[in-house]
Amino acid sequence: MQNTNPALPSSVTVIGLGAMGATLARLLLKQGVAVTVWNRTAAKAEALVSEGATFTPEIVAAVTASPVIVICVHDYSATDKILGQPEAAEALRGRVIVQLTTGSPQESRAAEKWAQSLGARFLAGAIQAAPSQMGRDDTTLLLSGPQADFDQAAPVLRIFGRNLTYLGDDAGAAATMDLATLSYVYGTTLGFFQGALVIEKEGLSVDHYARIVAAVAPGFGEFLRHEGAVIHSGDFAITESPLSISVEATERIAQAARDAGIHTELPNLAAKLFRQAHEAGYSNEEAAALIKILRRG
Ligand code: FVH
Repeated sequence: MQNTNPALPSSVTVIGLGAMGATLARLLLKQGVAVTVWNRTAAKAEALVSEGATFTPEIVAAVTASPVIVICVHDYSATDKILGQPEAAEALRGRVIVQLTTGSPQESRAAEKWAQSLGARFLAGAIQAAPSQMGRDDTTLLLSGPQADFDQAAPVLRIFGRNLTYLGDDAGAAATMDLATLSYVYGTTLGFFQGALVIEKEGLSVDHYARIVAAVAPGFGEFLRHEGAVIHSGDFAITESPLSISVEATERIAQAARDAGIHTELPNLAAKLFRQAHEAGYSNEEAAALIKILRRG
């Protein structure tokens, strides 16, 4: 398919052909974008070449092939090993680097300064989806850096996912938001696995439990949006869920884990934090008041 969108660059280079990088290159190819790919292990480029990508083993050739360089590798250290070579760094001048590798806010800000010292532009990103979820209306990408660079890269980014969230000039903002969303993801993932223990112990179906969780997830998201608004406002008057309910619920879950002889660290931690909130006098406030305990560090 020929690229007919004038807003798209003449070509895009994708550096990194792991599970995510290969997906990004494939999405561009499907939109008719001319794609040059580079990967440390050349064999991973073979399938994409058969789908129309151009592969080069020379990183300088890969960088000079396109005005927009999308990089998606294991971490920023890998990025440095790839682009940090003097000849590669020199080739970046005048190009836009779209960094979709996971990193820390500090790494993103340092990378932006490095790119600017080379005369290149830098957009820091964080993908909030798995490879199989890319390219959809609800696929979320977080971006931060100069608005003009975001605007220029947006047509390419929209091919990766159409729920683009621009977080402003601070190059570290996307990584910060990524750390926060991953804190949520791993907290709920731990809770999900703890729930699977409960299900296994009682001989029920974990697959059925997982489908129930998937069905309640959207509503849970609405609840969290409300709790976030409560925290943002600073007004912890009860509006949805009194903290006292969570004090009793988490104690009940922890006691049930002890009675069942299953792993108790997570339930005990939850019960302990809500008990501390009760003892601090927050039981007659909204559940989100727990953050006042967490803020104590
Ligand atoms: N996969 C996912 O579900 C998540 C979704 C959210 C975003 N992440 C981040 O995306 C980055 C890449 O993740 P990935 O899943 O594509 O990772 P791998 O499949 O392990 O591929 C890693 C690529 O990185 C290359 N690489 C690693 N170390 C080096 C190095 N020292 N020098 C050059 N390249 C390196 C590796 O090359 P090779 O092993 O094929 O030669 C792959 O291309 C990541 O930040 C996720 O957090 C994915």
